[in-house]
Amino acid sequence: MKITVLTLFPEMFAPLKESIIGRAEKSGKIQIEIVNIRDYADNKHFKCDDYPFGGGAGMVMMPQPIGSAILAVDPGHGARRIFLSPRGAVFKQSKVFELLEYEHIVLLCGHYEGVDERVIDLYIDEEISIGDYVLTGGELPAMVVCDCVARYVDGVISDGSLVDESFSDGLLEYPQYTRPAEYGGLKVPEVLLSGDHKKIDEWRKKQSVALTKKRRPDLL
Ligand code: 4FV
Repeated sequence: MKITVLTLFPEMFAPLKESIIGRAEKSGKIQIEIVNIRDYADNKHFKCDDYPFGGGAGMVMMPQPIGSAILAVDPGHGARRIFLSPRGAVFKQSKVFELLEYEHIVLLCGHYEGVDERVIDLYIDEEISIGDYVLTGGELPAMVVCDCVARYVDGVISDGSLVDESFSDGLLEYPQYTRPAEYGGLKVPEVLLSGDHKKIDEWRKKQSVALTKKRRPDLL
C-alpha cells in the first residue's frame, strides 16, 4: 500500500518518519510519501493561496498547485483521493478497514480557510473528517489517518495487538494491567493472575460490554 500526503507543510510530518512512517516503511508493506504542494505552483513566486472571491476572512488554497500535484502523484486516477475536511464523514475504525483495501491513497491537506471548491469537484473522491471541530490545517487529520491505516498493515504492529483493541469488535477495550500486582493500594483483579484463560476472556468481554454500555451506548 502507498499513502501519498499532499501538504504545504511537509516538515510537520518529519516526526512521523521516526515512528509510524519509519516502522511502516521498514515493514516494506507500506510506503508513505510526503509531497509539497508548493513544488507544483506554476507562478513565479510559488504562490498557493489567495483572497476568497466574494470577500471574507482568511485565504483560500488555489486550485492549480493542488490539481497539478494530484495529477503528478496519481496520473491515472488509480488512487483513492481523500480530502481531510470538517465536511467529511467522521472517520471511524470501519473506514480504516475500507481504506486498507486500496493499493494507493492520496490524502490532501487543506490549510487556511480551505481549498477552492473546484479541486473537490475535479479531483477528490471523498472527504473525511476526524471530528466536529475546526483545525488550522488537514495535516493532523492526515497523520491520524496514516497512523490508523499503517498500524493495520502486516508487519507494522503485531497482529495480537490488533485483535482486542477498542472498536475492533465494536466495543471499548477492557481495562489493562501490568506489574506490580498492587499499586497505590489497588490490586490487579485476581482473575488476571489466575492463568485461567477462559475465565480471563470472559472477564474481559464482560468488562468491555459494561464499559461500552456506560460510556458509549451508541456503539451497541
Ligand atoms: C478537519 C477536521 C479540519 C478546516 C480548515 C483545515 C481544517 C482548514 N479536517 N477533520 N476537523 N480542517 O478542521 O479533517 O483548512
